[in-house]
Amino acid sequence: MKTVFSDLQLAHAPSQEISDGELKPAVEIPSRAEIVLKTVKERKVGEVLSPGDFPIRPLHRVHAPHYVSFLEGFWDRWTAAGRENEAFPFVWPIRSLRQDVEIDHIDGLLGRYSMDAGTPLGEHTYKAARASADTALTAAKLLLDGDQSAFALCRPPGHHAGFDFFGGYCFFNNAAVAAQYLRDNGLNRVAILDVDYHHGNGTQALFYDRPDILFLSIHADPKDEYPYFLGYADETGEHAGTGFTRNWPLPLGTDWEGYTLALEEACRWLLVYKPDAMIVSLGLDCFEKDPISGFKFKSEDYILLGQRLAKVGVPTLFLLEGGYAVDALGTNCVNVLEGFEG
Ligand code: OKP
Ligand code: ZN
Repeated sequence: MKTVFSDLQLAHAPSQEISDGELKPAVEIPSRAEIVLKTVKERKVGEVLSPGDFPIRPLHRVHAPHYVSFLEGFWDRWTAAGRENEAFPFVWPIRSLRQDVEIDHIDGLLGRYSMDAGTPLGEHTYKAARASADTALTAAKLLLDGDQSAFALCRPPGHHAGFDFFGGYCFFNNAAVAAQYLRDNGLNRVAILDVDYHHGNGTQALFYDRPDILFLSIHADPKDEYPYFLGYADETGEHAGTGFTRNWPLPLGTDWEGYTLALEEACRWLLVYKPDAMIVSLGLDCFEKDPISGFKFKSEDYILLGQRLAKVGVPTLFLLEGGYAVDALGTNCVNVLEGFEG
């Protein structure tokens, strides 16, 4: 299986994040990608390619052009306002505040275009996020050109990012961009299986009313975990997309055995849907030692996950999402890829 990776992705290097009422060291850091790349090479998963340069159009198929422009111009405006540190939003247009006024102030814009205060924006964030989306697109193109599987070593991750907002360490929704690209280039049905510990609210929302992109997600129950406001079992799609979203919220403490029931159900949906390709939003934060998560996967369980996904039997694009136990991240990730390849 080929891996796609760009070192431009390492330029997004947040130092701190806001969580649990504190400024803490950031967990979504460049070494995550570095250790995965190192392990891909050591364990000889396959060739490592650099992404091609894609035009802005595939991004605009998923994200609002004004949102993309906001991210692109952000650092210049931020520094012009006299700010020098990485940025955090702190005010949002919540219920009873106006959604209809045009916002010009940089702090207003940060709130307008974000979902949380835990996602720092820095000087190189846009460049890295673009490279991450290009990584996903290049891997998608490998599938279109006939590869049966590919690995997009994406960073920053994407599944929390929506049509016009960033959050959850995510800026562009790499999985959604890849899925739409596959649709725009001849595939009729695409499935996204999100196995990150956190619900992929951005991906779900982007395709909620569409039957051509199936969204399946297994994750920590949002009543106990981020993102809190989406990812419940009664969310199953709307309009033409009714029945084409499925969520399996699981309790804190879930181990591989508890997970497999949901995974089997998800695989059954995939069998019925018969996608032309499957995108796996591959978060590795169900791991027992993950510093921000509460599931109990062991490293060996990731081999079983890869093996199970291979049995679905469709062209598969693996795309890195979360996973913050850096020391084990390469092992866990390559375990999935090797398990898949058999
Ligand atoms: C991104 B991805 C923990 C705060 C967690 C946000 C988590 C984002 C996860 N106290 N903050 O889905 O791995
Ligand atoms: Zn996650």
